[in-house]
Amino acid sequence: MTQQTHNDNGFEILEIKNDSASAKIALQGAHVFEYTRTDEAPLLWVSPESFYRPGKAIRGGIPVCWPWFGKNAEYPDWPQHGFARTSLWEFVSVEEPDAGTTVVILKLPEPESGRAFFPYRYGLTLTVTVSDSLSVALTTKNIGDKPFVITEALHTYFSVGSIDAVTVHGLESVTYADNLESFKHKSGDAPIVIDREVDRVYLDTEHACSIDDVALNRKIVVEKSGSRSTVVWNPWIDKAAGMADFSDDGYKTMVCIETANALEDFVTVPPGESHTMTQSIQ
Ligand code: TA6
Repeated sequence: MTQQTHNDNGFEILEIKNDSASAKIALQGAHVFEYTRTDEAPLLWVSPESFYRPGKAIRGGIPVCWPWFGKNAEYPDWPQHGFARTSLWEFVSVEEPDAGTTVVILKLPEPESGRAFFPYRYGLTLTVTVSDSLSVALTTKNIGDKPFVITEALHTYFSVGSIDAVTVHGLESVTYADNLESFKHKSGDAPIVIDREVDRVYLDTEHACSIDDVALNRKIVVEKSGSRSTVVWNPWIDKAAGMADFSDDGYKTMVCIETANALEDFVTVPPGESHTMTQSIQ
């Protein structure tokens, strides 16, 4: 079952429910902000202080960062993480191949505003498959006559029982750029423990990751394709307190594992070709 609702701010939301799970997707940003398997705790984290209003990305779920990740290298005062996550997407189709699977396709119309930031002809679609796993595929198509370069991320906020009992596996021995030290390159060597602010872009890796969440007695496995970067982020105490839409103690129950193509892992899309980045969560 899929139904379209909206909140008092007129925020359009798709609500999905099937035998396997329930999910919610905001049309702004094609933003998946809820995914809960039947009889289990939610897998995605959303801040209780999140704004659900036009022009501001929901704080949590899976923000779509596109056509750049982080600050725009040439124009640092342009919107952080691009314009896709604050633009209104269109609901294209929904299919239910079986009682436990719902596939929703959304597309980003070429907004006039976006043209100022990204003067190219593109098609951008997000395919969300809700079943006993959650799969999100972001496809960029170059429908113009000149190549363009993008960076991108499915900036996924995962819900954990208690951050001090979490370890992230799969990125051992992968080089990362540390955003806390001007993207200085370092090498990971052990499973990641989050006991301070962590803001790392792991580079040139296609590895799957897993989040071992002892408190909730579960392991979340994050697989990916079409992605060479994995971003790991937790704002910790000060940064969490500094964000109006991020609950002050929210850092204790979330970690971002972001399937991305960031920094030197940028993607060039030639005319007439397309590129798909997929994140699958189970
Ligand atoms: O993915 C990590 C990061 O780039 C952090 O540096 C922090 O800025 C985070 O994204 C959240 O960004 P936002 O613009 O959503 O507040």
